[in-house]
Amino acid sequence: MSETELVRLDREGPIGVITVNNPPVNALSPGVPEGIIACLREGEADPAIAAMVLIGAGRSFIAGADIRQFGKGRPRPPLGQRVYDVLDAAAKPVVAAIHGYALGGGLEIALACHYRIAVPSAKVGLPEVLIGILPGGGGTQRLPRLIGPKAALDMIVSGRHVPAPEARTLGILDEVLPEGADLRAGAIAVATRIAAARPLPRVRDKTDRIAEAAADPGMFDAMRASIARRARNQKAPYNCILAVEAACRLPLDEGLKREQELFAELENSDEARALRYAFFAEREVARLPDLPEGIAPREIRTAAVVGAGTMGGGIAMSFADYGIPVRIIDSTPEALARGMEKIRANYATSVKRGSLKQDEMERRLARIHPVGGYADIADADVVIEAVFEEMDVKKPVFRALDQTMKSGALIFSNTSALDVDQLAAETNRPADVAGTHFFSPANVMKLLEVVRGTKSAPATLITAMALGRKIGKIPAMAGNTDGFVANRSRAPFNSEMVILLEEGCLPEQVDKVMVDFGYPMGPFAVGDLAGLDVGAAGRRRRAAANPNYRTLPIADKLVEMGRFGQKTGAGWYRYEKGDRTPHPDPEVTRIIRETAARMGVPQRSFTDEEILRRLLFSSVNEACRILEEGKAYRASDVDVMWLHGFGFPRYRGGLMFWADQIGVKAVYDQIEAWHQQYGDRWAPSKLLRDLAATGTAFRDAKAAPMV
Ligand code: T1G
Repeated sequence: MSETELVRLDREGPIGVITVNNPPVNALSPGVPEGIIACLREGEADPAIAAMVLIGAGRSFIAGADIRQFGKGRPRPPLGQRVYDVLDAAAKPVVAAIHGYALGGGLEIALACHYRIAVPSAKVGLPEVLIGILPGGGGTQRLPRLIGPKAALDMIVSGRHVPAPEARTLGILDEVLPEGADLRAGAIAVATRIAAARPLPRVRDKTDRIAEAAADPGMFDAMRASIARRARNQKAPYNCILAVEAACRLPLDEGLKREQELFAELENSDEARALRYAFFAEREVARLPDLPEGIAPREIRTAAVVGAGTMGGGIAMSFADYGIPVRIIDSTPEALARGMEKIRANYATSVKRGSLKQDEMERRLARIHPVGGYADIADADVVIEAVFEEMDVKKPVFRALDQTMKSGALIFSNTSALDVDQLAAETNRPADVAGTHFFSPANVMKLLEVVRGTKSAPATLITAMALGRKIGKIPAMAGNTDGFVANRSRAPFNSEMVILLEEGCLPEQVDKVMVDFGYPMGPFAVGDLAGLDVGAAGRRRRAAANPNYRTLPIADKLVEMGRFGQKTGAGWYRYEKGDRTPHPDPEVTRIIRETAARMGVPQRSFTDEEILRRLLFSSVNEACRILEEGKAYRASDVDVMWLHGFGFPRYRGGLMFWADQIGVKAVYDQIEAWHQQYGDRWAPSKLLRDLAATGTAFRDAKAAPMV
C-alpha cells in the first residue's frame, strides 16, 4: 500500500481507491500531486488492480492548485510528468469521484481521468481567471474537447462554478448519482463496470466538438468584445481566450505547450499578485484576533427590520434571499406599504432581467412580513434599525426596542456613521448592541461593516460577523468612529475630488481618470447616483462638530440649487428624462469657475496621475490614522472594504495593496509635499511617517489594539 499522510491507495477487490487527504479543501499542495502519481503508478503495476477511483477525503474533491505556492518560484514538473499527463497516459481506467468542489487543477485532474461522476451537490469549475491566471493543467485544451469551445469559453473566461446537474448536461460529468447515494461505492461500481473497456475513453481523443469553432470562427472575437469593459486593463481573460483558440487549431500536445506559454505570461503579473492578495484578504477579514476563541455565534432563526425605506427594504431582502424569515415595521401603514411595494418591484426587476425565477421571487417575498409595530417583532432573534440617519430619530427607536425585544435578542443599527455607543446607551442591554452597516443597495452590495460599541459583547460581534456570512455578505469589523472605516477612509477622497475642481479640474476629467483606473463609474457620477443632498447632510454635521472642517462651496452650491443628481435630473452632470447617462453640463462648469474665482484659487491643469494620487493618497493617509487609532484590525481589511464597498478595481488588490506597489516612502514624500503646499488636511499620519521611516509596507503595518 502506497500511503503518505496526503494521498493513500486502498484496495477494494480489483479496484484501487486513491484518496486525497489535504484539509481543508484538498488543494494540490506540495506532496499531493506526487502522492497521486505514486498511487497511480502502484495501481498500474499491480496486476490485481483492474481499475482505480480517485476521491477526496473530507468535504471536497480537489479545489485546485495551492494558491499559497504561487510566486514562490517552486519548480514545476515538465510537460509529460505532471499528474494530468500521468493520468492521460494511464493504461487502466481511473474514475474521478467528485463531491464538494472540483476546481482549477482539481477539475483538470478529473478531465484527465477516464470517467467523471459526482453527487448532485458538487460543483466544478476553472476559476483561475479570478486569480489572474488561466487553467494551466490542460483545462483550456480538454474542456473544449469535452463540451465544445463556446461552453468552454464561457466557463473559463467567467471562472464560474457549475453545479453538477448542469455539468452533466454540458458533458463534463458522465454521471450524477442520486441524492443521498454513497459516492465511494458508486465510483467503485462504475470502475468495476468499465474496468475492461478498451480503448480507454480519453478526452484527448474526443475531437468532434472542436469542429464547432470551424462553424463559428467569430466566437473568439465575440467573447473578446463581450468582456472588453469589465476586463479592461487585464490580461488573464484574454489569454484564456487565446488558449481555447489554440485548442481548436492544435493537436492536444501542441495545445498544452501553448497553454503553458500563456500561463507563464500571467503567473507573476501584477494582476495575478493583486487578485491572489484579494482572495486571501477576504478570508483574513473574518479573523477577530482580539476576541476570545471558542465563542459560538448565537443562532439566528428570525429577523426584524425597523424602517421600510430603501435601506430597510434592502436589508429585509438580504435576509429573505438567504432563507431567513424577516418582519418589517415602519412608522405608518402607508410607509410600510410603500416599502413593501419597493421590495416587490426590486424582485420583479430581477425576474425581468432573468437573474431570478418567478417562483423563487414568490418564496422570498413570502419570507418578508410587514407587521404593525414593535410588539409584533418582539420575539425576533435579531432586529436591525434602519430609520432616518439622525440621532434624534434613532434614539427613540432604540428605547422602544429595548422595552420590547425578548431577552437575548441582538439589536443592531444600520447607521452609516453615527456613534453606536450613544445608541447602545439608550438601552439596558448595550452588550447586545452593535452596528451593522450595509452598503446601498443593501441586498446587492457584499460589504457589511460590523461596528463594535465599547460595550458590545464578544458574542454579539461574533454573531454579527457570522450572520453577515450567512446572508452572503463579506463582514468586516470596524471601530466606532465617525464614518467607521470604509466611509471615514473615503471621506478625504470625497473632499479632494471637489477641491480639485476649485483648482481647475472638471468632473468629467476626474471621472475619466478613475474609470480608466478601473472603477465601474467615476466618483462624480456615483455622487449623482447616491444623491448630493445625502453628502451635504454629512458635511453639515461635520462642519458643526469641527470648526476647522474644510467646506466644499462648489458642492454646497449645487445642493442649494436643488441639483441633487439623477433624482432631480441634474447634479454634477445633466440627465435626459428617463436616461441615466451623465452629460457634462456647461452650467456646472460656470459654477465651478465662478466659485473658484470668488475663492481666489489659482487655476492650473492636472495630469491624470496627479488626479489619481490626490484622491487615493488622501484615503491611504486616513486609513493609516484609522489603523493607528485601533479602529481597524489590518490594512488588508481596508482593502476588502474598498473592493466590496466602493468598487475599487479587484485586479489592483485594494487601496493599500495598490499604495504598496508605489512604495510607502514615495507615498509619504508626496503627501508631505502636499502638506507643505495645502496645509493641515495633508498632514501625514503618524503611522505613515513611521512606516516610511522604517521601510515597512502598508500590508505589514501593525494596527493599535481595536478599541
Ligand atoms: N489554495 C490554498 N488555499 C485554499 C485554496 C487553494 N486553492 N482554496 C481554499 N483555500 C483555503 C482558504 O484560504 C481557507 O483557508 C480555507 O481553504 C477554506 O477556504 C493548475 C493553477 C474551494 C470554493 O481558485 O474558491 O488550480 O482561511 O474559506 O468558502 O490550473 O476556497 O481556513 O486558512 O474559501 O467553503 C484554482 C479557490 C487554483 C479555488 C471553498 N482554485 N478556493 O470555499 O472555504 S489555481 C481556486 C475557493 C489552479 C491549475 C491552476 C474556495 C472554495 P483558511 P474558504 P469555502
